Amino acid sequence: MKTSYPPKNDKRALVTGISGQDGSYLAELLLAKGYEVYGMVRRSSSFNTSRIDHIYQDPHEADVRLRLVYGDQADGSSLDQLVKTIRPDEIYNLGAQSHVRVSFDIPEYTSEVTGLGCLRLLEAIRERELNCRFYQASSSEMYGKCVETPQTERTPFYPRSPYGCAKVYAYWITVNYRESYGLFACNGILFNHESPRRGETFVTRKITRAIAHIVNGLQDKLYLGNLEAKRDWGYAREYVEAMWLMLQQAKPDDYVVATGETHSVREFLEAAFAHAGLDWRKYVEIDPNYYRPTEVDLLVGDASKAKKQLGWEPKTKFNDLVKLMVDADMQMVKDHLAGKGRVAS
Ligand code: NAP
Ligand code: G4F
Repeated sequence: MKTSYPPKNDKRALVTGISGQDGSYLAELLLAKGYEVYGMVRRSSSFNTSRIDHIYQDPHEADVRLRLVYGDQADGSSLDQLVKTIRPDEIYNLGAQSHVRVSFDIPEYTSEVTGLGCLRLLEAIRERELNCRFYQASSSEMYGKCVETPQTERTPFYPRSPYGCAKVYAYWITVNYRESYGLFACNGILFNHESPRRGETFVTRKITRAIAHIVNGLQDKLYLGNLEAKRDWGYAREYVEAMWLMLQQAKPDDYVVATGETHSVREFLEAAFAHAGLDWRKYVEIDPNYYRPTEVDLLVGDASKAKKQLGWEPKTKFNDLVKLMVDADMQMVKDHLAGKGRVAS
């Protein structure tokens, strides 16, 4: 299908992790601003681009704004080649093994991809003497066993998982390259953010997807782990705007991006099932396999710096986020049953 975009702005962006939740929203945002976007995807035995199929362009079209290129966070030579050939003005490093529970099962791989992957990109920028702006997808998971509440840019880190440790490494190596080599490199310390495009094994989406299946008679039970953990949940579409804003400032810096509200998994369950007119207690069972060796009990961020310096603030409230996710999964199952779409697997 032929796509039309607003006038070009002469900027090129490289986005790692473009096939993920945030990558897909960020790509939409950059395209709408007139960027030429290069999205890095990794080789997979099955299609892994469902979140960006709607913006995909035939590379033979006249005005191509989105190009997909192969690479891997674990393969420094591929990252170096992309930096060398694309010479992007902005790099958004979103690619990661991003699942906290899974990071306990594959700690070495998580460190390679989520931690060292960031260093590999920074090194490629330094070696190629590229004058570009760099965004690192840092995480509230770095606060882990929080030493203060709410968490700010000054709160010390205490990671509780191999994923959290890898993100702390990536955070500090980003700061180090900024200070050592004068790179325009920023850390966005983003608290949990969700959407209908959230991966199906993260707790919010697991719940909303299960509700749609239960309502349509496709599933009887939902097995979950710790219901008492509390998270600061925002809407992903709004959070990618903060990423972009960080790279438009006069000076590079690090920012917390959060709603400032916290809710337990149990509260999310209650709100989501209630929106579908169901009592969650009839369907949910606890499976200790979903417990983590070490848990992050409470996260809540203070995003005043992002508000003051970037002019960014969250708009979607917790209850609206829950509803929009339940509604989207209901629609997706409905479309699937009508033969119009597919159930996200
Ligand atoms: P996501 O949906 O899990 O997307 C992760 C992306 O990384 C996918 O495109 C994935 O590709 C790619 N990836 C995984 N391993 C890779 C590898 N070895 N080489 C290259 N690419 C690889 O995550 P997200 O929610 O969009 O999050 C984006 C980033 O923000 C991640 O770095 C995450 O850790 C971080 N973050 C997320 C949150 C949140 O609440 N969502 C909060 C703070 C920070 P495939 O599609 O092929 O798997
Ligand atoms: O949805 P979750 O897996 O997200 P988690 O661990 O907070 O990590 C997400 O947010 C981070 C930002 O703080 C990102 F950096 C990271 O990449 C990822 O996007 O789990 C949320 C909570 C946890 O306390 C977990 O123990 O939900 C609890 N939970 C309870 N039952 C479950 C389940 N989590 C999952 N994934 N699956 C369950 O069945």
